[in-house]
Amino acid sequence: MKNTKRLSLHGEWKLFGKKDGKSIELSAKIPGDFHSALIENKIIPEPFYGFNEQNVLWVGKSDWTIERTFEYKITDGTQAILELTEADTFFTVFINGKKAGSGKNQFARHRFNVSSFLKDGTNTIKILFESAEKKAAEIAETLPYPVPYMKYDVYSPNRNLVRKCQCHGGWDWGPCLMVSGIYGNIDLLTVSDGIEESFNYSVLSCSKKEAIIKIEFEYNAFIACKKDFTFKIDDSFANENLTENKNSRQTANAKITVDLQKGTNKITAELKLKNPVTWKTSGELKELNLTKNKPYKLTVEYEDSKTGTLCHTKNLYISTLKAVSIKEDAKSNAQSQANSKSEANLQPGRSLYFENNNRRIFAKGSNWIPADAIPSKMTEERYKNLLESAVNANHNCIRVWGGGIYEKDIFYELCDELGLIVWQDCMFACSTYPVTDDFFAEVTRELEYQIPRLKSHACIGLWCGNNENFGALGWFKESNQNRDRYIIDYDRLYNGLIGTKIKQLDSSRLYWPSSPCSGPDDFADNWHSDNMGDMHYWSVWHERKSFDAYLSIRPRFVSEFGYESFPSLDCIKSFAKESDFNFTSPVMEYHQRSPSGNSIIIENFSRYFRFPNGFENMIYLSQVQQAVAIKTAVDWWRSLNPHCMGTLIWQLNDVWPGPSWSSLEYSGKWKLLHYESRKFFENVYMPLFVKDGKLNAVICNDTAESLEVTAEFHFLNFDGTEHAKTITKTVKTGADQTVQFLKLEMDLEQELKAIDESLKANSCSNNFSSPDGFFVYATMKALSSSGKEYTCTNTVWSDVYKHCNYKKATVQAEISGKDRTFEITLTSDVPAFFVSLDMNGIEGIFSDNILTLLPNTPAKITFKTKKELSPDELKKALKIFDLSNC
Ligand code: BMA
Repeated sequence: MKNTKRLSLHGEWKLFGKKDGKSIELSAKIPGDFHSALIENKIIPEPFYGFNEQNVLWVGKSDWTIERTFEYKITDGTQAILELTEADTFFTVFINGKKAGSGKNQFARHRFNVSSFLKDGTNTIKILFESAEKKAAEIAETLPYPVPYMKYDVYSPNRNLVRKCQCHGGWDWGPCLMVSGIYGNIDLLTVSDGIEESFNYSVLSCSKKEAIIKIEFEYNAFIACKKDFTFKIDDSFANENLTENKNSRQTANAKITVDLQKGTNKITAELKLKNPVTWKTSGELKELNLTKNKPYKLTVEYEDSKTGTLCHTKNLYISTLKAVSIKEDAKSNAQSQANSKSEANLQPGRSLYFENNNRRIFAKGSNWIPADAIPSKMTEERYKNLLESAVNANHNCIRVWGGGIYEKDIFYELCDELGLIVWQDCMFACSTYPVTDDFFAEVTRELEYQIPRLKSHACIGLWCGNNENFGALGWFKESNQNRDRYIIDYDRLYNGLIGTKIKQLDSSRLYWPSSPCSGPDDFADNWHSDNMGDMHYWSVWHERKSFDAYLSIRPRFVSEFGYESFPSLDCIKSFAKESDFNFTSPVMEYHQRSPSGNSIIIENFSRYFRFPNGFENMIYLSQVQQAVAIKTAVDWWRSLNPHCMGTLIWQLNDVWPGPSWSSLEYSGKWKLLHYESRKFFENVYMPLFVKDGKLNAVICNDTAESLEVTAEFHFLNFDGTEHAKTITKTVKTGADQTVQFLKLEMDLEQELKAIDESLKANSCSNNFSSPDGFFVYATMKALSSSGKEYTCTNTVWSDVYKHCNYKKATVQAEISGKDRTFEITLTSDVPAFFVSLDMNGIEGIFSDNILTLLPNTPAKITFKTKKELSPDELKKALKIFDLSNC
């Protein structure tokens, strides 16, 4: 049995274009982008190196043509459909010299009936791609009034007028390459009776005993006819590794006979599954000691009069995931306060949270931008590596941000498997957008393809209309002067068109009009209001507020907050020469796309830390600083559960090498923030923070079991001696509960009081002469009702780092192990902070890489490498960093 007959046109094509007025011809791999072909054929340099981006801007301003031949045999009674996905952006197809179709939307699927253009034997296909930048300029000329957009350091004008990945036109973390090509598929489909449009399912209901699955199959019939469709659900795969309902499950099937009308027919069936195994988020999988969700298989089978039996199989997960947003009055909020032991909020507001398997899930994760600025480099391996890194660091949620792409199938397949909840934006970001008929027609086309393509994925948590476009109305002169016009356009696009369409295509999920927003039909400013819906909190980075500002808000769900750092030396070497290893060198400033980004990082060194020595220490400290900033926010926001139900860091990954807010470098290497997030996103975690002069400890229990917790708080001087008596506290938490259990004046003694006063008086002034200060090192042990043990440690200082009299540490590392797994034992003579190792180009992941080391207390960590190595090779490569030596 086979799927629709496809002739793949993937492979080598010829690429034609012009450089400096002269015609060029080269070979290009399709699927692929033309920049990659030009790089491979040495027509252009590697765009990410130095200032090369400037030397390749012409590529995006030029037209390109690809061409190849293929053999075809016409079969009577069949039709040939040319199908393209991710064709970017303005293209015209010619088959054997005749125009056979055209498109202008990277996000739509294009299908052209090309039967009449084909002949038996050798055929030629040629596709002309016209510069999207040129086309956008032409469209701009036709608009009745300006449609403004955010401009970045290097940018392509009018990118908002074309349905193309918006960050191709440059962003505040990436280059402007205006790539083009075909990144999805280009196939010739041979069909006779009709063609499949979409195939998906939704879970109508699910209890322990039974799940009801609704299957939807859209079939475009070329003629009216009668057909049998058989739908089957097979559980053999999902049955492996089962921990629940073992051996008690069933397959299900249904055969339906349909009188098909000419045109699109929707065939639906309902199947019941006994004892369903439900889809789990990554946190739930971890609780069960599982690493992956295993799918059921859903199959449709039907006869085609020419090609025989056709069948299509896809993964099926029984997901109960949903996003919930409820407008609360003071009464309901008081109830949630009464039920919770955390610092919930009593003011009326609007919640936003995910629920799965009848449990509220605190969303812990980050924002996803495209995997690369050059589409050909978005390999499956890169996707796997990035998403597995997210889950390895205890992320359970990822937001596909609206300035990128509706992601590739592999992305959602991996999220399904790994249990990552996807917050899915529609692809509109940081701009106003046109409301012309033509633009609306393209948006409709893309949604009609994308929503059915994605909606069966268990991981999709919600649909969101755009990124920051409501806030963007306040960014531009035009929209500020004529707000009525732009707000009406905004409402037409995101509520009138997109909202309506999405509700029609997938009524099972929440449509959230924008990120951030206060909720449907609420046009309040959500940049600075923390009680409604989701929030983007950028005051610490873009407004340069102190890290304490994170503690001044009580958000419901933070879908963006970020702090920049520099990537490792390995990464910097990939775009800069050694002579450029200075943060204010032209190349280092060029790769920084956030206005004044480098100076914000450097300024904050002097706010919190003593100034680092040399380039590598600056890199290290920038990563410590980023980890500290984000941890400050997460420790507090997790403590507000259930008032706050989500923290998504901006941003997970990078599209090119450079400084940015990412926690993973361009190569996928973990920055210190990523290691820190592995700790602060743990299912069982103890936030520890100083707020309003008080030391706070909280237990976050994101597991389904109750816990008995014992925590010790050691008050230590910087030479390692006791500063004040250790406090031991025990506390119980229920399942999925967050409990505030320690609130202690930091001015434990008179002396500490004095520190506090002088601190207030002197704020962060550099003239401040500080007493020695001290630090709190807390350890937590929790035992669950079924006997599982959880531990964590956390450290806070009595003052900003630079004021404290920390001692110069000698940190040593012993390495043992072989092949790809090594154990490293770290020791220090005095307390050492933010201890971190770098293996100088050797790829691998540490079990922890941002540690507090106490004297006489060795810490053991592991390092898993990609390649087989000896401990000696590692010893040679090893560099050790800590706060006192930087
Ligand atoms: C956000 C995002 C991005 C941007 C980031 C950093 O708000 O939506 O557009 O890259 O901030 O400035």
